[in-house]
Amino acid sequence: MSGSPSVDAVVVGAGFSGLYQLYRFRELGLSTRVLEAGSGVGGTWWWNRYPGARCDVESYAYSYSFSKDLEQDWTWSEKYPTQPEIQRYAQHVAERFDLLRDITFDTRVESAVWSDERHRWTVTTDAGETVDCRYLVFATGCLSISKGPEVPGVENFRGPTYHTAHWPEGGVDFTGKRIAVIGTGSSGIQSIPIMAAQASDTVVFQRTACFSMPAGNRPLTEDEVVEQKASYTTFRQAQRESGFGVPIALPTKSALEVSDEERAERYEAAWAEGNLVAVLASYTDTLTNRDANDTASEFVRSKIRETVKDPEVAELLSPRSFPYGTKRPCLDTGYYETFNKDNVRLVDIRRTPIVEITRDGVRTSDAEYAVDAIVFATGFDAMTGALARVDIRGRAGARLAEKWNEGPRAYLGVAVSGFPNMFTITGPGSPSVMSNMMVSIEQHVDWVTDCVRWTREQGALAIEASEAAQDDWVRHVEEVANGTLFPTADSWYMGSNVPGKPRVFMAYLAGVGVYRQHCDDVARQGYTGFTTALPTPAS
Ligand code: NA7
Repeated sequence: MSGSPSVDAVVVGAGFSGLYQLYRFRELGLSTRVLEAGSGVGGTWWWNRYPGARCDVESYAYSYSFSKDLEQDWTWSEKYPTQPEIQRYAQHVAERFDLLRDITFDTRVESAVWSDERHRWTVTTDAGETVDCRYLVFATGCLSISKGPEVPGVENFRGPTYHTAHWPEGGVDFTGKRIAVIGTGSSGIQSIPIMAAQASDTVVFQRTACFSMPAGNRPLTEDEVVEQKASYTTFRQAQRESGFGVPIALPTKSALEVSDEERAERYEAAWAEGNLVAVLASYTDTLTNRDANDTASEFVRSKIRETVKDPEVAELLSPRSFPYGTKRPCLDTGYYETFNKDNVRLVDIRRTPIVEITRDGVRTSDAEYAVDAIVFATGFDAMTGALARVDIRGRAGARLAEKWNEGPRAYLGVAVSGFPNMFTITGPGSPSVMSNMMVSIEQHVDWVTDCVRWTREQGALAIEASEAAQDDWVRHVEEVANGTLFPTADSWYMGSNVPGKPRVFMAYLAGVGVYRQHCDDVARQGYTGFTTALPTPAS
């Protein structure tokens, strides 16, 4: 397109995917431009600055593996890293590898249009700039488009409102304030204890109780840091071959074949680990057999009852509507204990739904709660939200949003039929949110980089997933999911948290090790399931 800046590749997003993709494309010799809506690097970690925001994968596991020097030079301070520390890490990586000069901040991509004639994409931003490129990588993250509470009247509220997913940079002081918090997923569970410690009154509006366990967070000792740094090589290999991207001893028994005593002992030990997957991974069938799952669910509920003094509140906080693990479990620091405070109330909005936000607060079907501030911890339009918001048009002008009307369809979760030279890092149909994102991000970026290298070596102008390969993959992803309890839950994995979103399980559940094998096989066999476009005299 004449007049538009032209580069080999545009990467959308400067989170951990975008940063690493820029690094790898540069190695390949591609001129690359990264366009980022935020004012700094870090992606989801740039925006999610709510009090208590913390990763619930351990710090040394939630870090890049591509640079041995980086691994050795960077020292994590806590078992679970806080948002500010992760943000500093992202900034350090960007500076260390001189990435910032190719990133344009405060710029949102609005559209991307493929030209069948030129085999190139034209990307348009909200600043009205167009950029012309051969390859287009969406590194837009799985949890980057927030969603609200879907109740009328927010604009009538006279106090401030906040969303956990885009918290003010300077923080918020709730000292002496009466606050309402809507939403009890990870963000609510992490932030409520801290906000409630400041506020004079806290009212928590809960639609679905979540399973949470104590994180057992603590500073890392010097010895631990030394040991972690010494073991990175073997640890990384184990991560890549694991199920969730977090090495863990694999169970060998069914939860139903052991005695009650043995099971209780095992769950207690897993609980004490303060690890997101420890209870889930105690037995082979927790996520596939409802009776087996019930034993884990009931164990966590017993912990809630032990902690929460008021039996009615404990029961309200006890999930009953879905099997343990089929909605994202949480790690917390003092969440259930918070409900023992006199100035913290829990409102069950399944029983008494929120009717509206009023001038003074939140009105449910049976009461009005006057507050000074409202916090929406209502989550995200996950997995597809960021892609659906860009007007992406592929071959013959086909729109991605329309093609995905009935649910996302992608080959290996990384490429979409009809959208040549376009890649989605940790896209729907890949392990993505069912894994340690760092492991999945690096694997996807490495694979995309190799795919682009191969395409260029073939002298091809474009590479595209075939419809047949995509259909097979989508079917396979669905079959794997249907062999588990996941589709039985209303979760954001299923799109159920967003009104009108198709109900489809969006992640690949066979594990990052198995998935990597699939991707490597496709590459080794000459990118089976892909077609290439070779130059013609007119190209
Ligand atoms: P989540 O986990 O999606 O949690 C959002 C919470 O907000 C959850 O309790 C929702 O209830 C609730 N919610 C959502 N919409 C509404 C409306 N309209 N009314 C009332 N309550 C609502 O998002 P988070 O930000 O906490 O965490 C996202 C991920 O980040 C997390 O899973 C980790 O991977 C890290 P619901 O359960 O939908 O009934």
